[in-house]
Amino acid sequence: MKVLILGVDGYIGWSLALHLLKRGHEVAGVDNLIRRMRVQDLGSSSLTPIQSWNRRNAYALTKFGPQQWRSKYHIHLGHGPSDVIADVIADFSPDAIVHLAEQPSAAYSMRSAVDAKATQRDNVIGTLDLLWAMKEFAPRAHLIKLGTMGEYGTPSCDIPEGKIPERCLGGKWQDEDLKEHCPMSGLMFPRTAGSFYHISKVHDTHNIEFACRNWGLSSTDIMQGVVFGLNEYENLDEITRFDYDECFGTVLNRFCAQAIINHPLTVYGKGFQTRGYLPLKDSIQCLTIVLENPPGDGEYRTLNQFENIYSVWSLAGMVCLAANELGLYPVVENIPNPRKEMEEHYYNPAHQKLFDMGYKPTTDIKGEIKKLIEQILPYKDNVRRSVIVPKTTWV
Ligand code: USQ
Repeated sequence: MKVLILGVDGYIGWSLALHLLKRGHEVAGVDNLIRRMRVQDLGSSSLTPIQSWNRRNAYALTKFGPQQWRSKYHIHLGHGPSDVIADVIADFSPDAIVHLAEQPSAAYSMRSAVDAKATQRDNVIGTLDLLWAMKEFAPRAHLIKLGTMGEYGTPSCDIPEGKIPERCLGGKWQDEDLKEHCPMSGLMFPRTAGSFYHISKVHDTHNIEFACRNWGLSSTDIMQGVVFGLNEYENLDEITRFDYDECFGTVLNRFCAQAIINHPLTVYGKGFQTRGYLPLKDSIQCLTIVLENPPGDGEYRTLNQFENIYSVWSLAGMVCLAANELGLYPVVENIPNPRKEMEEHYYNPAHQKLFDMGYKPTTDIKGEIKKLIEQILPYKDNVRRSVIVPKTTWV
């Protein structure tokens, strides 16, 4: 299969590209390397010693050959003329496009008007450019778009996968015996996102659903939970980036980086905020399943992608236990929550569809945390303490 990956130099993008190449797919990768620059501007850098883009590109070319791997960089989706991405699509003629080329941080989008606008321009306008290019040059390609579980927010009812289900009573629908037909079934489930970043993903969702309905494009819109951990790498050319700063580090990655330098684990507020989580290798597994099992022509489908739900507090506890086994003794500190979010809430999102498609989750989260701490421990002297405590507030 010919797969175009937008955002190929990122945390998920590089891991996915290598995985697909090893499975024999033909991959073209596009990036503008802005993630590297944004992390650097925050005074941070990847904790893992990632290679330069030139070296990554040369590695993939040598290992897989020019028939299987090609790449372009310095393409900034949403900025400049729309025909730049259109040319790439016309030239490569992909069977599938995995769109990861978005600004991925909620905190970054809340720093300033400039950063909120950059986030929405990259994400919303970038996706719009892509949709128009697909309409023209790849109307039968499968668009795999990374959305977020955070689009739904934390409503006090069950969260379905994308649309309101057929049988639903007062927002509760996971009871098998429920017979009520909901007159709103089939409509998009309401989104109540909690940052300008998460809202950019909601706008994407509406634009993609409309493009499928109106033009007959096909898309899988993935509502992904919080990802943690490293990819499966054979050498340092393959290792993916690992961020732990307040913007680009996700909570479990941050806690593990904090544990190795004996910094108190930064639980925001009460710590009962609950989200769906999955290791990076599960994210790669799910994306591969989705790619290899495309939707029908003109179909727009939504999948909720996570292994299980956990509270921040329980994750901090698991990190402490794993660290203790390795002779590290971090403490947990409840610090004032810089975000405006519910710290205690109902949370019951569905995530059955990927299991039905063959997803075999990594259920040993404690083992994964311990492995991650062991993997990053050799780089502990590179952790920059100055980027750990959050400086960005939501209000
Ligand atoms: N949190 C802490 N301490 C920290 C960092 C975070 O308690 O040091 C808490 C946050 O308050 C939040 C939870 O941990 O309640 C998750 O925060 P996060 O920074 O790991 O995740 P989030 O900002 O929601 O965003 C991340 C990714 C984003 C993805 C999203 C999936 O950066 O790209 O879309 O996870 S989800 O959370 O399901 O929306």
